[in-house]
Amino acid sequence: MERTHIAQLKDHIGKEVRVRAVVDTIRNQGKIIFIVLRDRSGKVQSVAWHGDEEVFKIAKTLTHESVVDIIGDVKEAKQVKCGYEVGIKELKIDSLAKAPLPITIEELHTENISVLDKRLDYRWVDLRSQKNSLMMDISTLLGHTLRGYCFEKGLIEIQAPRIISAASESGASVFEVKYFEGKAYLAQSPQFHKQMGIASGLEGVFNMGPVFRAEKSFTTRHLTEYTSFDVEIGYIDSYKDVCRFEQEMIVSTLETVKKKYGEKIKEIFGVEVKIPKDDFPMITVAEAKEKLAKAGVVSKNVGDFSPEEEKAIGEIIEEETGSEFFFMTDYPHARRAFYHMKDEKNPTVALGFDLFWKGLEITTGAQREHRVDYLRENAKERGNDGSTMDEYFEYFEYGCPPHGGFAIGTERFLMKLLNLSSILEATFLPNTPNRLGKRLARKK
Ligand code: AMO
Repeated sequence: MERTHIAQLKDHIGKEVRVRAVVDTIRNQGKIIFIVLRDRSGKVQSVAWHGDEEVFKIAKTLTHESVVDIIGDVKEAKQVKCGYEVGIKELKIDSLAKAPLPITIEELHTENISVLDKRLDYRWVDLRSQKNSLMMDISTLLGHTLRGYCFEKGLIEIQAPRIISAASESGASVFEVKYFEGKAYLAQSPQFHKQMGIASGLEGVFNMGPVFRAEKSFTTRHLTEYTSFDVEIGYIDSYKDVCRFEQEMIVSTLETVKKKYGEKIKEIFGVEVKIPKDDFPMITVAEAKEKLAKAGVVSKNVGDFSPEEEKAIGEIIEEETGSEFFFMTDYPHARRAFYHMKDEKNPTVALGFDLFWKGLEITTGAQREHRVDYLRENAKERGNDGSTMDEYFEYFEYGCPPHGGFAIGTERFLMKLLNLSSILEATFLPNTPNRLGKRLARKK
């Protein structure tokens, strides 16, 4: 007999069904046992009756979160909210859950009962909560929508290699791996290969996939492995063309998310998904520093922002313009990646940007230096003589259109969308300096 999902049971009243689900709660009332079943589509009450000895005997052994396979009749039941329940006729336990559970599964509207570290150690149990289940639904829609947007715009999807021969971002934050007799690196970004896509005549490319950062950052916004959504577009006139593409992509994505999950996000996460109405404001680093100084926020770094500054400038811009998003431009070139193009009028400035959302950097982007001599010069300024990057430089030696692009940290995006307190909450199974799956044992 085919399985019927719980949400579909309403169309089967008076009929026999097969339900395969998890035991959400059990109420044993002596002669009758009520078992609330749960699958991804919903919950339903089922009933085991002492008159059916075989079923009753098995029902008495059930534990929370056990997986069952039930044949029963969907019957009208006025005492339950949905108006029907399942009278169990056959009960098979597919998997008996050990009791007690290692963590409390956080339920709707309750605060985190188990601490985050412990919850992450048992992530497969933690992800069963209504909140996390919704988070995974939204994460799926997010990736699907971003990819769909780029597809609709005619961009080509690439799968950039993740084992590469040279570090693309900074040499300090790269994981080295053994590659037969030699060594290789885990990609920190598909940066070089999305640019290769432009040199390949693809004109516009996108890539969603894992990237790796060997940074010992114990913060609420850093992972050692995260999913980057990368875009690169050819034949641009300015990095502002890239900003426009990203802005339109984000607005369209938020519209899709709001349409499908807006109500649920409000109910379960208490967050209103706001659709930006106007262009995202653009402000230069110098202007931002000035605004921060006026607001009394201390700055330690001229060309960069501390998390406190990011949060404060986010609030200032939102207050001034009503926008949760803004682009920050005109960073000092020396503080950006060598492949950013320099501003011809003022070569100390990079033609790039960061996009902030609710006080957090969610994107870096730029127009790239596609003229190979300038590119080699830029690399030299960073102390790289180019020998490890010859392959990358070659991409620009046989004709390459002017181009630019950006990358969104998808977990940061989801974290901000749902106002989660940590990026770890927005990740299926987060890897950090002290977690690979579970928390790593400390070295003595
Ligand atoms: P960048 O290094 O700024 O730029 O990364 C782009 C975006 O990725 C996210 N991000 C992270 N998310 C989680 N954990 C981390 N450790 C982490 N580091 C970065 C952020 C960030 O804005 N190649 C360029 C992009 C480009 O120019 O196209 C790059 O990777 O949201």
